[in-house]
Amino acid sequence: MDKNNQQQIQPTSSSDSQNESIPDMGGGFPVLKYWAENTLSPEGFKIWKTLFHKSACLSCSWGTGGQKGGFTNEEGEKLQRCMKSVEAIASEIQPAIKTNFFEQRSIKELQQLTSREADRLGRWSFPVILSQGSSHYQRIGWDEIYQLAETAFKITPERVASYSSGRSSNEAAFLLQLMMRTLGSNNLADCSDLCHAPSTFGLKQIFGTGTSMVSLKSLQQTDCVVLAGSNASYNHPRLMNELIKLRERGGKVIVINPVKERGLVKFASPAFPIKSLLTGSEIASLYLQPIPGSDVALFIGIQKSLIEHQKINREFLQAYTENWSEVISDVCSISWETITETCGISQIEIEAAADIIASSPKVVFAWAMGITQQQNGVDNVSSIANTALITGNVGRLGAGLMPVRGHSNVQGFGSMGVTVRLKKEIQQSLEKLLGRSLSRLPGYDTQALIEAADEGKVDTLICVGGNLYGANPNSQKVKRALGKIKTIIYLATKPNLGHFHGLAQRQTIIIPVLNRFENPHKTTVESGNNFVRLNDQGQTHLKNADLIAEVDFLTELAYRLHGEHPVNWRKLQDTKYVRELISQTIPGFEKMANIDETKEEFTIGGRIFNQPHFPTPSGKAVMFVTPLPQLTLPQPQDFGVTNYTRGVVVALMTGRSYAQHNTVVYQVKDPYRGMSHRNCILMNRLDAESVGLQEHQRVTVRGNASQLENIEIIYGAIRPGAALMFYPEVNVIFNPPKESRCGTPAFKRVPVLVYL
Ligand SMILES: Nc1nc2c(c(=O)[nH]1)N[C@H]1C(S)=C(S)[C@@H](COP(=O)(O)OP(=O)(O)OC[C@H]3O[C@@H](n4cnc5c(=O)[nH]c(N)nc54)[C@H](O)[C@@H]3O)O[C@H]1N2
Ligand SMILES: Nc1nc2c(c(=O)[nH]1)N[C@H]1C(S)=C(S)[C@@H](COP(=O)(O)OP(=O)(O)OC[C@H]3O[C@@H](n4cnc5c(=O)[nH]c(N)nc54)[C@H](O)[C@@H]3O)O[C@H]1N2
Ligand code: SF4
Ligand SMILES: [Mo]
Repeated sequence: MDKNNQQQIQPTSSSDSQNESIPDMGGGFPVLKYWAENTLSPEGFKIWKTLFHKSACLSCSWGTGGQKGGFTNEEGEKLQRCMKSVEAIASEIQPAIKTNFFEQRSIKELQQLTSREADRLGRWSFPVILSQGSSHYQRIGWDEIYQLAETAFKITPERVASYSSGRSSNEAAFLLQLMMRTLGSNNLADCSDLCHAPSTFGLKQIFGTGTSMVSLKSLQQTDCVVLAGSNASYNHPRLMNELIKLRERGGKVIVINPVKERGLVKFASPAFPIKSLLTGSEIASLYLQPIPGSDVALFIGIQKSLIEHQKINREFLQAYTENWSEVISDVCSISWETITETCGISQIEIEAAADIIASSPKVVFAWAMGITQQQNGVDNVSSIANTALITGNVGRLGAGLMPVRGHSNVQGFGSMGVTVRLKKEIQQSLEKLLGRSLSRLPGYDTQALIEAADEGKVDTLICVGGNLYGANPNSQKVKRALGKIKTIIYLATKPNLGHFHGLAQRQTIIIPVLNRFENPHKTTVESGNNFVRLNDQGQTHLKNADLIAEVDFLTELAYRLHGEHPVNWRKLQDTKYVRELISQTIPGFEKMANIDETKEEFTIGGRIFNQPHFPTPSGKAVMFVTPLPQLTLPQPQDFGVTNYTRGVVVALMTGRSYAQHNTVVYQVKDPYRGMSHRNCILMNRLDAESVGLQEHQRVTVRGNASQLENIEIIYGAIRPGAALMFYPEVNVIFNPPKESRCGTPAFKRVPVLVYL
């Protein structure tokens, strides 16, 4: 094994940057300051109005708002809005891009913008087109758009594809997939391919269902949360409230993360002004910092300790699981030495984690991108599920598995059938609805779409939100691949780098759309914990703008492509009818049919398990043996440098800074990690010093695709051998391996050379 992986020294806060301006806990007064600055600003009225609008928070999948009011969660608890919500709203209520803007700015100039600058241009407010040979985006009328779109879609269905991002509504998602499948195309790539696909895939093969099995109510009854590969303090701030309450009632939190994230050590929540905001609340009872990509080994270690101390629940395994004895014998056959060497955590610490899990009556296992964005993401998920199953922590209130999802409606997109792995039941209902069979050709997921485009196999692409260019690794290749597609249609609220770099060969069209709180009709979304919220209709602040609702655009396009039979597309412009179709075709959504009248938001049927009976053929959970990952790092010379180059190879984790939403950067600095701008690499002091580098020095970071120069080293509480940088900027330097079963890129273990 490589020397970088073998180092066993546990980072301590003393290896942190000495920068004294770093807050010593997550959340806290910087958050309140942000609230105050924004809500008291000239735009403050609009922000408050939107916060009180009866619609779900735009930002993350934790979910809040809807019919109970903007600040209320599904359990009726108040003050459930975080600063990220304000950040997202502030960006949406920007003024419109001026009508003469594109006359003054060429595409070349627009390509010089940073992510933040692109977002700051304002809201898309009229449709534009960039045609082959032209240097500027130009305004275009709706008739021409529909004519171009109709021609672009009326081709061999396999050459048509879509990509979507999880911010749009269930109604738009359902219509998108219905239009594509009616056409005969299964090419429904989605941002979840880059995100939680391994969770969905892994959970499905074990439990027959691919989503969280824990409701908020259930989480509130747990005694212990194991939080692996998630920085909830940045990305799901309201989950932090649950962890604070858990610690207060005497429960435990085990955090597994190569980075000691300040907010996961201590968090000051504005929701508890007296007991938490001033002094902060302890979050982690135990903080383990494994080698990136090694979580399977750590969970096998926990299982081994539980087996050795006879703390496994054999009755549960026998009654409710399959393959458990294979899993146990596999765990027993792996030595402690192999386990500790692979994950870089000592046996004592692993035993401590096992002890907490064994002594907690009810445990919830939660995870996010540190677990899924790995070459062995599905095994990671299986190893977490195995740990839960051998302790009987599945299928009862207060216990279970809880993937912490990404976008605010990413799970809804999956439920609505926007996926390359369509459920059999949905396929059958759709076939009944359309009166014919659907194509059986496997569709392109996101990475497959890029490959197919690069091979010249895609002519038309429709993107419902998102930033396909910015979200994918190997930016140069993505740009080249998209450039081979003849027509790309982007439906978007705000400009992003994809609109300026992800350009099609013949024509790139941008359709400006209304967002969740502006739509002229009601819509719905689904949270990561399976709760469906109803969004009231609203109005846009953009005056004289030429925007369209996503549902209106999709239904009109579908009408022009497919006519009125067997689906009356124009009738579906009234979203009530879309909800009727959803209730008929999507399992668990029966209550959707009457939601307009009842206003009753609901938890989707068949998802939350308070009994250990699962929708698998045998009714039992099917356990899988989880192979240990092989985690070697290349040598510096493998990056094509000379033997004299002063550099160190590290496993780079790429992810989110404090104030960005995916590819959209809101603020450049990440104060809680001491990273004052975007061109920083967070490293352990020992790695830098091992090759004579120092903090604040400017270095080159090279991956297997290209390199970034002038990157500032920042020391942090990150384990030796690991480093962290921000996407989307870093996506230019690497071409990562993919999860073999669901195509998710290994964004969290990118070998890079850091050198002078
Ligand atoms: N404010 C805000 N909220 C968001 C988003 C946003 O960009 N901004 N994005 C939304 C979306 S789409 C998503 S998917 C989620 C993302 O939410 P998260 O998954 O929390 O976000 P990331 O920053 O990608 O990475 C999470 C953590 O994984 C850790 N990690 C990296 N590698 C490993 C590993 O090998 N093992 C373990 N155990 N940990 C590891 C990193 O140190 C980091 O703390 O957030 C959603 N919510
Ligand atoms: N290196 C690296 N790369 C990653 C990740 C990582 O951790 N590391 N994470 C991956 C993950 S988890 C994800 S989910 C992807 C994110 O990938 P995407 O979902 O593709 O990207 P976003 O940046 O969320 O897309 C933002 C854009 O969506 C549009 N938008 C916002 N709201 C709406 C709406 O209501 N309707 C429409 N039509 N458009 C809207 C706006 O134009 C905005 O600019 O990135 C992935 N890429
Ligand atoms: S935790 Fe997520 S859903 Fe809740 S208010 Fe914050 S961003 Fe919105
Ligand atoms: Mo995501």
